[in-house]
Order: sequence, then C-alpha cells, then structure tokens
Amino acid sequence: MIDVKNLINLLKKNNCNFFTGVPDSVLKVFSAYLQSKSKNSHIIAVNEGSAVSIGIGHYLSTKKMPCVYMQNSGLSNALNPLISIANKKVYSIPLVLIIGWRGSPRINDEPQHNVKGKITENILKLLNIKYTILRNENDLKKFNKQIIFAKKNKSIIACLIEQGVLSNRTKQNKIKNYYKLDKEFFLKKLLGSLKSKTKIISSTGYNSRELIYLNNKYKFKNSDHFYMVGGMGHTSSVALGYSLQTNKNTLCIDGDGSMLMHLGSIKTAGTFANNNFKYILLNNNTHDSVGGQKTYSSEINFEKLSKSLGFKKFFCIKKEIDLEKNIKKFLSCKHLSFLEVKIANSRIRKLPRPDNLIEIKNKFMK
Ligand SMILES: Cc1ncc(C[n+]2csc(CCOP(=O)(O)OP(=O)(O)O)c2C)c(N)n1
Repeated sequence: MIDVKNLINLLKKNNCNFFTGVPDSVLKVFSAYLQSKSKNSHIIAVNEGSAVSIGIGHYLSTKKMPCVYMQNSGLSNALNPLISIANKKVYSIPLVLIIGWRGSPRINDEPQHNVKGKITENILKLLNIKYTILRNENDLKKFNKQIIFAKKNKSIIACLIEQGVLSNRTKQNKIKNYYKLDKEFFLKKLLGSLKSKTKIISSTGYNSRELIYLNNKYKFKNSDHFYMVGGMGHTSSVALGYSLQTNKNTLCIDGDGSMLMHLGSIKTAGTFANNNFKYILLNNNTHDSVGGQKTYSSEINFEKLSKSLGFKKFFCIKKEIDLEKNIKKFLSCKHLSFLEVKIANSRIRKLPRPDNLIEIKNKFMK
C-alpha cells in the first residue's frame, strides 16, 4: 500500500503542486487529501479532457508541471488534448497523470471496467507515455525518476493505481448531504407513478444501481431500463437518440456529475427532443458514488439554464410534501420538460450492480 501523503509529497518535491482531475473511487483518498490540504491548488474538473486542458493552461502561465488525475475510463475523454496539444510532437507540454486503474488484469471488475482495464497500458504505450504501476512505496522511486525525466524532456508521464493501493492515515470527513429529500423515497414514488411501457435511461454512479435495487425490491412493472454503466455524461444523448424514434415516454434520469461532464448535450436535447423526452436531474451536488466530492451544481439556476437551452417547462422538487402530485404534474406535462430534484445522497449500503447487460439491452429493446 502507499500512503497518499507520500505520493503527494513526491509530486510537490518535484515542484508539481497544482492538481486538477475528475473524481474516481480508486483515487478517492487522493482527492480527499487534496481537498483538505491543498484546497487552493486543486480544481475538480467536469471531464478529463477539461482537466488536461486546465493543466496545460497552468503550465503555460507558470512553466510548472501540473498533476492531472482521472479514472482510466476517462483516459479516452482526455485523449484529444493529450494527443493534439500536449504531445511531444505538438506543443510538448509536461504533465503528470495519476490514473485510477479499474479492471486491471489482476482484478475482476465490472464488464465495462474489464474492457478498459485490459487495454489501458496499451493506450499509454501507443501514446508513448512512460508509466509506473504504483503498488507499494518502493514504486515511488521509479516514478520519481520518470517525473524528473518528464520535467527535463517536457513530456507526459503517468502512473497506474489499482483499487485499494492508496491509503490515508489522516481522518476522513463524512460525505456531506446538501439536500434532505430521501433518494429511495423519491425514486419509489416516481417508479410507482409511471404509465406502462415507460422507457428509462439512467446514468452511471449510484442512480442506475439505486433503480436496480428498487426494481428488485418492489417489482415495478411499468418501466424498462437501460443502465448507463459507462459512457458517463452521455445519458441524455442516448435518451434523445432513443426517444426520437418512438412515441413511448422516455425518461432520462441523470446525475449532476454526469450532466456536467458533457453539459452541451443538454442543448442538443433542448433543440431536437420531442415532448416524449423527459429529463430528470437528481441533483445531490456531489459525486456521491466515488467519494462525495462536490460538483458545485447547487450554484446553478437550472430553471434559467434549461429554459435557455430549449426546454419549455421547468419543475423542481425538494420536499416530500405533495411529492406524488408534483411528480404527476411533471410526467403529464405536454411540453418538453426538465425536472430538477434536489436530493440527498444514497443511503442504501451495498447497492446491486447490473450483471447481465445483454439481457438488459434485449429486454429494453423489446
Ligand atoms: C469518463 C468517466 N470519468 C469518471 C468516472 C468515475 N465516476 C463514476 S460515477 C462518477 C460520479 C457521478 O456523479 P453523479 O452523476 O452526480 O452521480 P452520483 O455519484 O452522485 O450518484 C464518477 C466521477 C467514470 N465512470 N467515467
């Protein structure tokens, strides 16, 4: 194991003291440490390409190598600025990448992570990015040498970290709840209020897993589900593409982290969606499922935002009172509508994960 403090001190010793990235469960102690100790030099980005780009900008103004962290699933979001701007043969910008390695060949993970995990090293090799697999404190020495090389050579360097490797000896804060409305209570009422044959497309994070849990528990019959186990931020696009070819009610249930990751997609939905497309934002102001890091979405006026992006009606729910009535108003609205639900974090321990994805897809497509 590696004490996260030692990893961060190694970076700082190399004058790499600006951090930006997208939260990841493997790296949750890393971002928690930054949040408590380096708040002023840590930026939580909405997606990994944006994190790399913030890092590039930092280098341009300071000549100092930034640290960009991400889950390996987000490496593909990062590819564009990594290849087309930072690459040695383009602008040659030195960067340190800290990559949470879901689905590494040593670990049996969920299907989407297993696919990415097996090719992560090859992606780095293809990009000519030297990397160290960090498994214990000794590996930090090799990583240190690579950082010194990258600084001198103005190149990109990376490390891969598997689940359970990083530890944090300092006490960690509990995940904060920004809102009160209970998630299970809301989703149960929602699923119980749907017309038959409603199609639901839900985001990665706890949202899909909470829906699976509720469907198992209460055996709701009126909806078919497509769970976005990966493709974070693309929930509304999948829902849009689906809804345009059907008259069926299509509900997109998104998280705030997921929505912000590719916020522009909501504009596409606002422009092109028909009235059978309904968008629900479960806004808990956190990346609940990967450690509770803030998304800052509580600062957004979603009524103004959604209306300026093309939605005709906006609804907001934050209390249990009149919940069913308010849900029905939204569901029966004949215009393109957006519902923001200000909601508490998930309270269910050990949420289930979707297991047979092909069966789920076939059932959804029936
Ligand atoms: C491209 C990509 N980057 C990062 C992740 C890691 N990740 C999984 S869920 C999640 C947070 C999602 O936040 P939100 O949509 O608010 O849902 P919540 O966690 O609150 O349930 C993140 C960052 C990922 N799956 N894919």
